[in-house]
Amino acid sequence: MGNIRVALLLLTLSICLFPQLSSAQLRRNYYSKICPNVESIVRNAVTKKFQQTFVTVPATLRLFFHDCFVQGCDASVIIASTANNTAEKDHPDNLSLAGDGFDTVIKAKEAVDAVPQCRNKVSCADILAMATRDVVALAGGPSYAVELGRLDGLSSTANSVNGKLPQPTFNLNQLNALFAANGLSQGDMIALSAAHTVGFSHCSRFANRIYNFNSQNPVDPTLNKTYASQLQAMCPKNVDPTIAVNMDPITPRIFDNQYYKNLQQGMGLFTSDQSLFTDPRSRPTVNSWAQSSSAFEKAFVAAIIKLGRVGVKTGSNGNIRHECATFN
Ligand code: HEM
Ligand SMILES: *[C@@H]1O[C@H](CO)[C@@H](O)[C@H](O)[C@H]1NC(C)=O
Ligand SMILES: *[C@@H]1O[C@H](CO)[C@@H](O)[C@H](O)[C@H]1NC(C)=O
Ligand SMILES: CC(=O)N[C@H]1CO[C@H](CO)[C@@H](O)[C@@H]1O
Repeated sequence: MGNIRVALLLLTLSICLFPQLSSAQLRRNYYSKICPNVESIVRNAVTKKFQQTFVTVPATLRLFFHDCFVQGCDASVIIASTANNTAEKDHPDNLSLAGDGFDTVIKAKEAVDAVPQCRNKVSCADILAMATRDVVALAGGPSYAVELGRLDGLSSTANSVNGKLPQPTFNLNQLNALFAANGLSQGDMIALSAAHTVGFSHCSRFANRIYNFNSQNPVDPTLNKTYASQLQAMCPKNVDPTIAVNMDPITPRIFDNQYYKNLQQGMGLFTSDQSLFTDPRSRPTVNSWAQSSSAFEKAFVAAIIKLGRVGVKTGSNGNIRHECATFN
């Protein structure tokens, strides 16, 4: 008896302490009766935006990651600040979230809501999840069935971002700890990091690695020397803070496993990227996905589906926003 009680107590405790791990029921065909064409409506809107600018791809993908890691995948990152409230998107860690990610979700929501049957029936959180799936495929990455049924969150504050997002200076232990807090394994973390196969970084995010690494080395010794000089040329000291460089210098517009091949050459842009190869605990995974694009794609799909389950809101913890950037 006592053992059962202790077990129940522990179970209750763990559900209270780690609510993000108790995943809500997401389903592939959630909108089949509510808004049967939702996936093609979103795909058309995202494709249109993609044809206007490639930035749609990295901007949407990163927005989804940040949304899920801060209070769960509930579109709270899209909320705009008001006179009363500084929202998540205005936390300094968001400084570089490209406006095109927000715009993609807002445009897709407008397209969905233009269909009378669908109006105010599809959450912004689900639209962001669908748009993310679509941009990965548009950039040549794998396609997958997306799980749906998330509600939109009811709060968004800049303070809620503190400590929730990984920093580019993180080592493997720090990365693993933060991803584990979201129910994601080291393998999931390595797979998701390949998102850095597309998109840009501002010079300030890696300047320490090319100018003032430590007292012995101005340049991070794990950085490829040729690549380090290229980065110094693109990012001179006191560079214009708006300058950004491709994170994958070889195939910057293709969602592929080049990310891992770059790590093997010392061409990971951030400490967090390069540490996946430097650390012997994660190197075997990097090597195997550098070698096999199909193994990488399989791992990425599994990991991004898991990412989409983090902290999902249901019942009275959420609603369906009429406009993605403001609460109803
Ligand atoms: C593993 C830990 C991670 C760290 C430390 C990290 C950090 C960063 C940093 C510092 C930037 C550059 C921002 C800028 O200067 O504009 C960036 C860009 C980006 N990150 Fe990550 N990130 C991580 C994981 C992820 C994950 C899991 C995803 C998505 C699944 C992701 C998607 C992106 C994308 C697509 C960009 C390019 C954004 C753009 O071009 O607009 N990152 N990341
Ligand atoms: C600010 O908050 C007050 C009460 O909390 C509310 O009445 C007012 O409408 C809010 N203003 C804005 C701009 O959100
Ligand atoms: C540095 O990168 C070049 C390609 O740009 C590659 O040929 C060389 O092997 C790399 N060096 C190391 C140490 O990985
Ligand atoms: C895209 C976006 O909203 N960026 C904001 C991130 O946060 C800073 C403040 O820390 C704002 O100035 C940016 O506009």
